[in-house]
Amino acid sequence: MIPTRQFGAELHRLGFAFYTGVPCSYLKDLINYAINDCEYVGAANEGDAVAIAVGAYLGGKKPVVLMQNSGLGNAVSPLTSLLYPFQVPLLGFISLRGEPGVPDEPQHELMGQITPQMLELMQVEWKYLSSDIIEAEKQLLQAVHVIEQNRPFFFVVRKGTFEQEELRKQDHIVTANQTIQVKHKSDQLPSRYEALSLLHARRDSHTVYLATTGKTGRELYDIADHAGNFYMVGSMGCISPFGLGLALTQKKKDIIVIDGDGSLLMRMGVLATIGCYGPSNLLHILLDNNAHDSTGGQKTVSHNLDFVQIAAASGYARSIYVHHLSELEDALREWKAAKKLTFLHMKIAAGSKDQLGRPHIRPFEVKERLVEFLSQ
Ligand SMILES: Cc1ncc(C[n+]2csc(CCOP(=O)(O)OP(=O)(O)O)c2C)c(N)n1
Repeated sequence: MIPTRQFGAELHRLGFAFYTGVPCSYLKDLINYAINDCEYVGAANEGDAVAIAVGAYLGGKKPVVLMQNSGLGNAVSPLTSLLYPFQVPLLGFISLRGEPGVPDEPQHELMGQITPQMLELMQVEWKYLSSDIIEAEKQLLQAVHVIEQNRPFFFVVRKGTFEQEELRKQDHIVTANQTIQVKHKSDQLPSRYEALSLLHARRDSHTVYLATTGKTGRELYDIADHAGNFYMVGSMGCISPFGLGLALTQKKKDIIVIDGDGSLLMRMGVLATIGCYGPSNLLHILLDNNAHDSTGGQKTVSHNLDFVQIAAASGYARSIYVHHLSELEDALREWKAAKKLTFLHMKIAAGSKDQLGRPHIRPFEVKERLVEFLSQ
């Protein structure tokens, strides 16, 4: 078995000290080490963990993602449409429940058979982690070599690989809403283009704008391309966990997530994660057109929800309903003046600019440009 602390210390020596994931009993000792001795963000699901890790990577960390193989399904979208196009090299540890020939529960049987092929199909290089520490440390150096070439690497971890590591007492992180302002008058319903134009016009030199999948990113690009912009392609719903990872690791920058109702609904568990970890340099703006506008305007269920209440109950320090563009401007100014984790919900009109193009810049160029912007 691998002495977990020794292996963790080697990871630390190699620069891997930011962990995120969802627990698995096969990985619990490594997770316990990460919680005890490193920075660990507990994600609501494995896809969120991948997106948080990608944000942390852009923020300058060498992140590690931990997951059970049954959670690999939850992570397929960001592994294929975030990691791959943006060329982000993450280090992962994925447990092998349901290993062929090893008795396990029926729900793990099929995923146990296909975990290695799943990784191969997604072009994620992988190896079974040796349970011999000398060999495992050599494997780690090979993984680092792959990561240095901008490619992800995952270790597949069998039962009984790690020695026991006790979980030290974990303190509760408690955050609480301080300001809530709910809807109390009629909405102006500006277009998304008008809302984005206002945000762009109020840009300053240390603010990063992260635009959700679909027409939000395309319109922001159309208004003005900028080194401080990130346009999510694919991986719908991942913009806010990505923003969390970035905000936690780039505390001197202001991070503005521009979300859509369809996207937020897809990964709503992230509100609880963001609310709890609570970075004050994160402003989460929901432009809610009650539709999947980018794919033809099909209705979402957002009309039936109170996002301001949900964000407040999740621990966002400020949660505010914005009726007019002038209120959006005021809220932006207030957040800049006194940073606190803030959620803004604004209803907008459906529809987008006619003849809307797509970013000409490729995703990995957007990433490299943003990393450069963040270093200034
Ligand atoms: C995982 C995943 N499912 C579906 C899609 C297709 N898709 C792209 S954008 C989009 C709609 C997004 O809706 P919303 O976040 O409300 O933004 P809007 O289009 O309204 O601006 C959909 C369904 C996708 N890219 N990824």
